Amino acid sequence: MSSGIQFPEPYRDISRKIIHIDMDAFFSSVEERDDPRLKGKPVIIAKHPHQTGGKGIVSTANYEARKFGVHSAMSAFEAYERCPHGVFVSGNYEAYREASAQIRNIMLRYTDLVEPMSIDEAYLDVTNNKKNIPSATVVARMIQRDIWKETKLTSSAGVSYNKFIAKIASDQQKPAGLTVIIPDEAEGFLRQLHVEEFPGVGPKTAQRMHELGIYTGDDLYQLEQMELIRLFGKAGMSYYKKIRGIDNKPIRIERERKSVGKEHTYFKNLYSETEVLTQLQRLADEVMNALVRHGKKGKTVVLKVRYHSFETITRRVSGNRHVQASDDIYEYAEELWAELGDAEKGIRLLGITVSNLEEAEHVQIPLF
Ligand code: TTP
Ligand code: MG
Repeated sequence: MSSGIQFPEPYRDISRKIIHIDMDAFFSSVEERDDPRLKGKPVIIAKHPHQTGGKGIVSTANYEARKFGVHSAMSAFEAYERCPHGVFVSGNYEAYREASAQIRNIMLRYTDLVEPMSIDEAYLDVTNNKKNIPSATVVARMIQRDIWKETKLTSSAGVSYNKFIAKIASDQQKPAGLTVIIPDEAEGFLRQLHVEEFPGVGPKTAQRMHELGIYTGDDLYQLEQMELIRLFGKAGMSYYKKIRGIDNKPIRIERERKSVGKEHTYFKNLYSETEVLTQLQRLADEVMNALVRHGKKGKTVVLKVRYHSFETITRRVSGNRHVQASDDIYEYAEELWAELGDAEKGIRLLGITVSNLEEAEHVQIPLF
């Protein structure tokens, strides 16, 4: 149904050459490189659940272990159930940091426009690169080759005219893949994807879309702008543009993360102390996981509580040393909860953030 309201068609900038590089099974590839005994075995980066009493989260798993359904952010216990013969390795964070820095330096030889997204992934704008190479595909191949030569690690690259498409492209042919999407192919490429392959569409949004009968990019493409905004608010506007291959966001060199946090809204309010503490433990695990992923460390823990009444409170506490493990985060969060929490009022949302961040350069952070 036409709404009658007209929007100007958004502008599609196709003048840039963007590369997205993402390392393949990064933490486990570093481990396999450094310990040949791991070759050919399923490798899971997490402390063995027998050591931790079942706690802990998987940072990543190599492709062998993924065949058994093991993946990042899964509990180590579940990973063990799915792949009991897997080799559990509690990560060597310093080695990952070092490889990440090496990779960043390789990229900087080609362009200063490098935007790191996490410890193993970055966008590069190579429209005008330091080597004066006109083809972004050639640049991508050279960077992948340099990374291999200098770190003995494989990476996958996506090449296109914007960040959004380059990111999806880098995921298409892992490991050691290179996927190029030229402007003429972009719309066709995006329309045949499943919505869950779109960066920014998490499991919840994907489910919501499925309920609305939206399964593929093409289903999304058929919806009018007004309709998408009605269904998804501000994000709807972004879907409208993205499915048409429009994403004009520039590479941001100074992407300094100020904090890493997670929050959950509960479908049913929490009313018991035990439930709250269980959820805080889970959030602490997730936040620690995210800190590791971004190569960051921090000293301040912030707890956010939203009550049934929508009253929202945040409180922070700072230690004099960096949080080292999810238990440290949990302890701070529990302390804050004891001060300000009142489960009887009904908890709608809980969130934990770690701020006051620095690069986790010289510290060994145990991975749970
Ligand atoms: P990813 O690039 O998401 O995963 P990956 O490199 O292991 O595998 P892929 O080949 O699919 O890219 O994340 C990079 C690293 O960040 C990963 O090796 C471990 C860490 N990480 C976590 O610690 N927790 C997480 O939840 C995720 C997703 C990653
Ligand atoms: Mg990766």
